[in-house]
Amino acid sequence: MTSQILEELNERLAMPGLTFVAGPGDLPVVQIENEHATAAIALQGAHVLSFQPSGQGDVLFMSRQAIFAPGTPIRGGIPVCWPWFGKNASDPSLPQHGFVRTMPWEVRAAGSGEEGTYVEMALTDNDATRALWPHPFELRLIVTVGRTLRLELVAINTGGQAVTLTSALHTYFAIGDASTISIHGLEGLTYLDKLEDYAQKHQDGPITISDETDRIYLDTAGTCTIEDPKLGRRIIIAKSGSRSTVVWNPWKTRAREMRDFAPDEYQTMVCVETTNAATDVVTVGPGDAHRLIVVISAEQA
Ligand code: TA6
Repeated sequence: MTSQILEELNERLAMPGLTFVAGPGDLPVVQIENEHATAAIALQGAHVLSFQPSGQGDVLFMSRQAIFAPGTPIRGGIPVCWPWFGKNASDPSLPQHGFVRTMPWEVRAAGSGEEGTYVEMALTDNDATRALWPHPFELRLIVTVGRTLRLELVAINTGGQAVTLTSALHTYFAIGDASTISIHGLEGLTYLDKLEDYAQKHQDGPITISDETDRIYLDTAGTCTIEDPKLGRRIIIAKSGSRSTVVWNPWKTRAREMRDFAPDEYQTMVCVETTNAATDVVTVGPGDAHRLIVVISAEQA
């Protein structure tokens, strides 16, 4: 099955530096390689698995215990959470973080432009999505790999009624040591602490991590940076279409509870997520679109 899918995709869209291959667990993967970077994107979930700028280590974290199987979320990279972030507000029995991260997406286009090599994937409503969320939609994710990694998630309301959405580009970053990094750009802002029943708190200075952290920062339109002294690297996260940012590290105890995450891996990852979460709910009118964009780059000291 996978080999048939790959053959069709390669015939239609392969070009120098962009091919479709069988990835881990035999999942179809887009492999991109150009003068600036290499990247891999699973078609399940339009999930970016890796982004490695030339001469650097991977900017994205992927758990060595990640499960690659049809219908299972992948622990690491950039899961696309949509049309809701976290638990579904009206029915907590629905899948956490929506349903598009575990569904197969189609590939619409691939090519290269000024910013790098791109691939456009799409998912439209079908029986499986309507069983979970009764709205017509078209969702596109355009991933561009160059000096930067750019993701543009376009949510089009193809129905006749306005819909409300929350979402996330739930990015797992690879870091040297969680207890020595600092995250800048959210100083002075209010956040909701998920670990204390969404208590509202104030962020003084840059974020440092020394325990389980699960926060939704509010009114965050600006750029964030992760300063990583151990790897001698700065990761820069610019965005648009988002006014909230989630910062997550499971730390020791939670790490041990996750079967697809190794017990020591909390030390080498942090999620800084470009979101529409909490009060940052998006309403998309009939025929309208919402664009959620993140541009990630890394500077080596
Ligand atoms: O974004 C943070 C978060 O919502 C956490 O609460 C944590 O559960 C994490 O996402 C991972 O969720 P997942 O469903 O992928 O295990």
